[in-house]
Amino acid sequence: MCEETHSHQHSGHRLVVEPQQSLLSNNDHLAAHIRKRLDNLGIRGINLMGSPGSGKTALLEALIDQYPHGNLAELAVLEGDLATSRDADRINNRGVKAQQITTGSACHLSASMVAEALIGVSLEGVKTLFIENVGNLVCPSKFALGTHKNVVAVSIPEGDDKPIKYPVMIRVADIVVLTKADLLPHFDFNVERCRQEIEQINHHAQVLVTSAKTGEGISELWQELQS
Ligand SMILES: Nc1nc2c(ncn2[C@@H]2O[C@H](COP(=O)(O)OP(=O)(O)OP(=O)(O)O)[C@@H](O)[C@H]2O)c(=O)[nH]1
Ligand SMILES: [Mg+2]
Repeated sequence: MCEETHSHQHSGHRLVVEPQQSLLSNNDHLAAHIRKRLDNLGIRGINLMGSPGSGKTALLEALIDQYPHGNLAELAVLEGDLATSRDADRINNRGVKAQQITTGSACHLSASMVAEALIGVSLEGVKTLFIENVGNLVCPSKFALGTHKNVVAVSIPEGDDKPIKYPVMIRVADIVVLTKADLLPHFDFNVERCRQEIEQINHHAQVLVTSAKTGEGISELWQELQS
């Protein structure tokens, strides 16, 4: 569960747990500053969220692989994880600058963590800044980071019921990416039903089907990210 939460009783039965309002408004304030800074620099910020292991870093690797090789300096990545710099190392190995943010026990990134990490990254010439959030299908949805688009990864092995079971995350998505499509033959994942359920929750969200392994859907994702 998200650390910075409090709980209260609703209707005598359902226990509702929400992040504290003051914490959220401080976060939103700082996120607005980050957004302004990115706008001034002409940088598009992307907040990539999804469960642990849903394929977020693999998606970034696949996006990098389809970007013109000579222009990789136009990309930068912040990597959020509880521990280790493994994801940042993976991105650096692809020739893109990446900064790891280790959150300890926090299950989401916050605007203050992003602001601090950005001190260590040169944004000169950068056009797209990806922020891979901590693997979690709930908490990151509450914390704006100053980005322009929210991308939510849902992988085929997780099951097609995840969007309807985790609507808070789908509600904030601009793009929902159904990842690991190469595994569709091995799982009972109904893409059409999943699309419909996503639309019921958030009819503005684009739904794309991708595979980092085969490259399926990656150029379509780039188009959506740049639109
Ligand atoms: N078959 C297949 N496997 C994939 C694909 N994308 C990722 N994987 C595998 O899924 C596992 C998790 O991938 P990651 O990219 O590390 O997932 P993540 O969401 O970044 O994980 P965390 O950062 O730990 O939350 C790895 O074993 C990947 O090889 C895909 O498109 N197809
Ligand atoms: Mg990762």
